[in-house]
Amino acid sequence: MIWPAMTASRITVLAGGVGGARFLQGLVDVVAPESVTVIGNVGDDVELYGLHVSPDLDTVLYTLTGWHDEARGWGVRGDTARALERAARLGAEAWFRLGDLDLGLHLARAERLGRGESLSAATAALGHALGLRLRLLPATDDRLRTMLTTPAGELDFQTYYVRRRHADPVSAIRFDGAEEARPAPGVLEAIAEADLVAVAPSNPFISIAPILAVPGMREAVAARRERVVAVSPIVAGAALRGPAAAMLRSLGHPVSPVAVARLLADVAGCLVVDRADAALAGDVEAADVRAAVTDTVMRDGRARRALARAVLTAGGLPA
Ligand code: FO1
Repeated sequence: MIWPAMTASRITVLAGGVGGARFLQGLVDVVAPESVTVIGNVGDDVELYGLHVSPDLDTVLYTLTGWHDEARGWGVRGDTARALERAARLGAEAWFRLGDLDLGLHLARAERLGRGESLSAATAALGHALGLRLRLLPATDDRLRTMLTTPAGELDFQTYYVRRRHADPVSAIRFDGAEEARPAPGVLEAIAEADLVAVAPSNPFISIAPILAVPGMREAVAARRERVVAVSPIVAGAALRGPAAAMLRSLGHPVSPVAVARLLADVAGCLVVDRADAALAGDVEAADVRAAVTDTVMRDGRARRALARAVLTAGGLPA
């Protein structure tokens, strides 16, 4: 008897920076990396010194190729900052800590963008050169920037996040350029053809919403809702990282996976919540989102693999 060839399930992941990258580390340990497509956030992108810096794409790139700084989550392990220190001594602004090796990546990207390559083509080339095995796509090749309204005025993302240490209460968020942006090549197909679409445990306002803000994206993910499994970045009334809890509060939501379920209810059929929030599963389901309860804190490789398996199971795939 001839058995049909086993085809690997195709998995598409919507991901922000550090939380997204850690989730992906677990995922590529339990499925073939070549079966994974990542749609990355570009709302955090920033032009510095004439260079295009794409922090969330780069965090995925470095983490999945082993160059990352595990403690910080972003940048290159062991990097130095001699170029930036020299720039600062020469009067340049230096609040965004670009390391020397990291700068090398930005120079290589700038060269490609400067000769007319798209961000997705440049990302693919940099990924290939670093040995990235999964497919990493920016949500869009067009300019899309997250802007936050605070008492200090409307701030671009990195001014809010790094320069002002996400200390300002946020009362509104918009995605500049979103209306004119188009999904990058391959993005809509990766959503339509996936056996599972996972939404990584990333901030719903500043990591996932900018991806869904690209025209056509929210509809494309909603059309696959029964195959979409999101992971709550909120555990036991707090965010695992960054300003998600403060943002939920200042934007008038409870700091709870229930708020995450409500925010994603049109696109995600299932939300994975932590055991610490098991008692909230009923409230998640009242938002018309199936709840799956497991350990979600990605403290080490074992925990990351277990979370990836739980997401596969919640999406009906073999784990
Ligand atoms: N985050 C910081 O908190 N301070 C920094 O100086 C900083 C520099 C930096 C350089 C390159 C890079 O790819 C990321 C960097 N990040 C820094 C992280 C980044 O701003 C945020 O983690 C993301 O944009 C939020 O997901």
